[in-house]
Amino acid sequence: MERPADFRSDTVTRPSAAMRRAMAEAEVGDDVLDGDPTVAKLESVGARWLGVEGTLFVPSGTMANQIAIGVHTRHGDEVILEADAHVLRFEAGAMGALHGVQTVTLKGRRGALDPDEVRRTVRPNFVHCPRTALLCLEQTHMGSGGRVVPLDAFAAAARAGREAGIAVHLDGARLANAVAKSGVPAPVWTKEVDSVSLCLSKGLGAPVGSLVGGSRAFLERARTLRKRFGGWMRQSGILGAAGLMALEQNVERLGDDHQLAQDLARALSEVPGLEVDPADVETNLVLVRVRHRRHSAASLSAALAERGVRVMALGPDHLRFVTHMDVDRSHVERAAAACLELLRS
Ligand code: TLP
Repeated sequence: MERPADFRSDTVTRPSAAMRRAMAEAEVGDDVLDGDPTVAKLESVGARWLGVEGTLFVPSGTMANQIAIGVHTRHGDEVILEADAHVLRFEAGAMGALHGVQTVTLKGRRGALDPDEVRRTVRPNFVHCPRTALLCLEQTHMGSGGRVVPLDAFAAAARAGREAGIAVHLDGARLANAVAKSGVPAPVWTKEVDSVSLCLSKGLGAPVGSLVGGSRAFLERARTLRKRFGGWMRQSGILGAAGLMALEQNVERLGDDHQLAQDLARALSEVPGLEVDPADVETNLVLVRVRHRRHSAASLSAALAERGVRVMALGPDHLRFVTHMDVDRSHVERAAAACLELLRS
């Protein structure tokens, strides 16, 4: 059977032949003992790309975010975030489990937080209150379907946090998509925050790995947490070589994924029983509402899988399609035709 059209996530991409070659040929060392030269290069290229003093290479976006949260908070602190934030919904309760923090959620508008609300949510210095330590932002914003929060709104929310004396972390798992879409370079976004994570293994196409970056003082503490979480790897240049290639060669092509997502949204918007407005699709995520008398998101996703189209059901009535370098126009056509066949009647 043909390989399925896998729209579940941009994490499913497989390393290209050239990437596998670069991995096989990578110069390596023991990163914990003496440093790994390829990882050192990735960390410095990553720092330059992100516009921060330094970065650390870690196994996953979750670890990158949780290291940053650990650096910025102490047990009993409070963290402000958007209600659909990945760190809240999809990191298995790590904030509470690892750092003993509590959260306050604000409802964003297309991923953007109201700066006045951020200001009002920071607790006063009062014996009865927790210390508000951190504001977490996300760009692109997954919960709103991969939207790029506009720079002025992003900066206003971040500044509201910083002016109130709290740290700001950016979950930039898909920051490269925001850069490709907006044309605004990463350093312009990151100058508004105190730390940032970036996934190399999503649209950028590396098999594994993320960077977490910030100031020298941030990195000093982050290094200890990377060790404590078991995320400081040994001959990790094998993975770092893939990350380097991803960052140096695959940012610009993200525009192709965005275009394909547009095409997919347009095709799906014509299927009865599916609701999606192509104008809402800004990057590579397409959130589709299922409104059908026979199908929920889960049953439709199962039926699509039988037809060689894989998608993710997010909640009872939403499907998420993600475009990436391993899907193309023929997969989009296959997905739209399968949806039409299943939902037409
Ligand atoms: N997101 C995954 C799943 O966890 C849902 C996906 O397929 O989209 N921040 C954001 C905004 C993310 O979307 C993700 C991954 C992460 C952090 C965590 O990255 P990993 O999976 O490397 O731990």
